[in-house]
Amino acid sequence: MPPTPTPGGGANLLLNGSFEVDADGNLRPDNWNPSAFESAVSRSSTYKTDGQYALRVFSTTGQTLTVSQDYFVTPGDIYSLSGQLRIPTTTGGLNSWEVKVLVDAYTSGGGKAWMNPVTVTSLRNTTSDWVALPPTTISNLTNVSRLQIQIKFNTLKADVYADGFSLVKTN
Ligand SMILES: [Ca+2]
Ligand SMILES: [Ca+2]
Repeated sequence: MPPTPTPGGGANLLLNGSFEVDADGNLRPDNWNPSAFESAVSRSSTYKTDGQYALRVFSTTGQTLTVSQDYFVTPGDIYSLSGQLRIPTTTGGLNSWEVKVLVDAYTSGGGKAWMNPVTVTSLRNTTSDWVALPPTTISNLTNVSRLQIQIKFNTLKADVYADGFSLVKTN
């Protein structure tokens, strides 16, 4: 899939950042890898803010998983991450589950390049509409070979949608 232009910036460096493509027909958006509980992950048209589909991760039983995509950086480049989340319903109480967007970094040897991943956002309750990630700049990538964009679901008891994820080079 060729990179698609994003408003006000360069090409989206993420593959299938709008979660439109399921070319292998496994009902999950291609290029985004679930760490576990694949059956909780799907491509859905119920809620979307870009195109026809969004990523949906749904659990009522407190499953914990991460849906991630890797991007191999160019040293010295600076990147901006954007995206949208929507959480229409929950079956759990406040603070009993969490959805986070994280960025982690790895060296060319595969080890961790940062002490801890960067937390872009953390949501623990439903949202009434789509919520944009706060503006996030990723720089100082000395010794970094690979970024990992993670949507992490901790003891999930909610219906979560993600759409319009974009990583753009800004320098
Ligand atoms: Ca989409
Ligand atoms: Ca697929």
